[in-house]
Amino acid sequence: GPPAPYGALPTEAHLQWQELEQYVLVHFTPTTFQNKEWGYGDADPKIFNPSKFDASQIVNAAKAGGFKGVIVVAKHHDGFCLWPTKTTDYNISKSPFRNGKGDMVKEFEVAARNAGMKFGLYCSPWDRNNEYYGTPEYVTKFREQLTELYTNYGKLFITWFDGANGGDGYYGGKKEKRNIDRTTYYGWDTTWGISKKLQPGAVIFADNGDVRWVGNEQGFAAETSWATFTPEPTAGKLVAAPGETNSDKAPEGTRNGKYWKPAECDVPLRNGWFYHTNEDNHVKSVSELFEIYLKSVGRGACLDLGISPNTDGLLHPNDVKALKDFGDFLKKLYSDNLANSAVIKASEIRGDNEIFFGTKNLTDNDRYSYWATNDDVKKASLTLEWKKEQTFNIIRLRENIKLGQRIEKVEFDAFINGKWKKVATTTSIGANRLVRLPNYITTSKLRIRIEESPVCIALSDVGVFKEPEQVSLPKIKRDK
Ligand code: OTN
Repeated sequence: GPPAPYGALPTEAHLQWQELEQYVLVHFTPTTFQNKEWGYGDADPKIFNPSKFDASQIVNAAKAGGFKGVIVVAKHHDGFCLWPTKTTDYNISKSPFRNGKGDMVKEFEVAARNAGMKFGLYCSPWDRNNEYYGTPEYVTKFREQLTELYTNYGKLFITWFDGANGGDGYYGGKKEKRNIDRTTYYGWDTTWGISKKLQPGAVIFADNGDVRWVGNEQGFAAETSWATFTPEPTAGKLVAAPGETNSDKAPEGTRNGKYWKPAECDVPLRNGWFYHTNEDNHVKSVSELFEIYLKSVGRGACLDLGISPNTDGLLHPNDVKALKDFGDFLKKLYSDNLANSAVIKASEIRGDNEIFFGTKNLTDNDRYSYWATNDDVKKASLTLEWKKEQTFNIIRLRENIKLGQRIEKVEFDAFINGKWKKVATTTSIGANRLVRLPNYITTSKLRIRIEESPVCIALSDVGVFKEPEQVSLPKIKRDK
């Protein structure tokens, strides 16, 4: 039979989320028109007048970048609701947008569905406009907002809860701080219960949600990154809550952690989350985006890229171009999986059962069919052999994560000048691992040695690719 699962396991919602790999997060509120990052909640709704707004221009630009989902910030810290909510007057119906008859969340949803993309929603717990913020009444209103959002916009793949959720505001026209205890104020279990009940297929993003924050906004997981995590409260707190969790440990996660809580790497395409004219020339390049991709998607996380429409309600041409260039690059990179033309031999196959556990399962594009070894075999190797020499620099491995995250160390050898030569070593595999060799290698044989695993092996994918043109990654090393 199949190997026993190991450790904490993903839910069905986790699996669906994992397969997206990359999606975008759209920040667009009156804050855009104030040229700020964190609005105070003091903007007159009349300034929200994106006369050329076109959700499909924004969504299709993301799609061209290879992104498979769209999360809309339906309400940011400034408290302005992009949908005609019943919970507060501070919403889109008081703006000139579509003469006060508009629902921008709906327009984004329709555009995403038309583009064949998944849809998700962010609603800020912190609200710098709501007069009730800091009292129990606000929490009731916040929950009503979530109920509206999770009821009227179809099936969501993610509900997103920001840990930036306390501090001052501009309540009733006066700047004021309302002290709250972020671990208890929002009643997270009940609040998240709304997502669980109304959107059972969605994962909850939060430091200690179904999907964890990776701990930085640079888009990097650690070189060794586990999908399991054991959240702990920050010093002096009793419960781990958004913004009050050991997110310093989040880049690595926890080996054999209590929960399946894979990382999401959020990072804006520009410097900040909102559009600023003076950043038009600070849009990330293909090489920067590829570095981020390798350190997020390539380390088993999902990449959540922030995109920001301008005051016209459109993505700037520089952003559109950056996304398209990146998407074209990925398409070329993945256009030819050299593993498909290799003969793949394994040092052993579980129960000699070629059909269930053989190497054919490694190249069938199914994340849950797999090559496996017998229960007591924790070290094993695969050899890929081609009729002719091949040139490549990227190797992809995936485990069947329905059986947990198992592998801890893998080494790679290439057959060069009549000898095996070690070309790379890697650690955690999980849902996806991209190993990028510093230079192209040319060889007719590649050996993959699984050197450390606490249990038998259940590998679902081997991919071998050649970067279209070798990208020179940014020189500065910003992660560990
Ligand atoms: O000042 N901040 O609140 C801040 C600065 C830099 C990076 C993150 C934050 S807040 C942080 O945001 C995350 C999403 O990017 C998560 O929501 C965390 O819970 C939150 O603490």
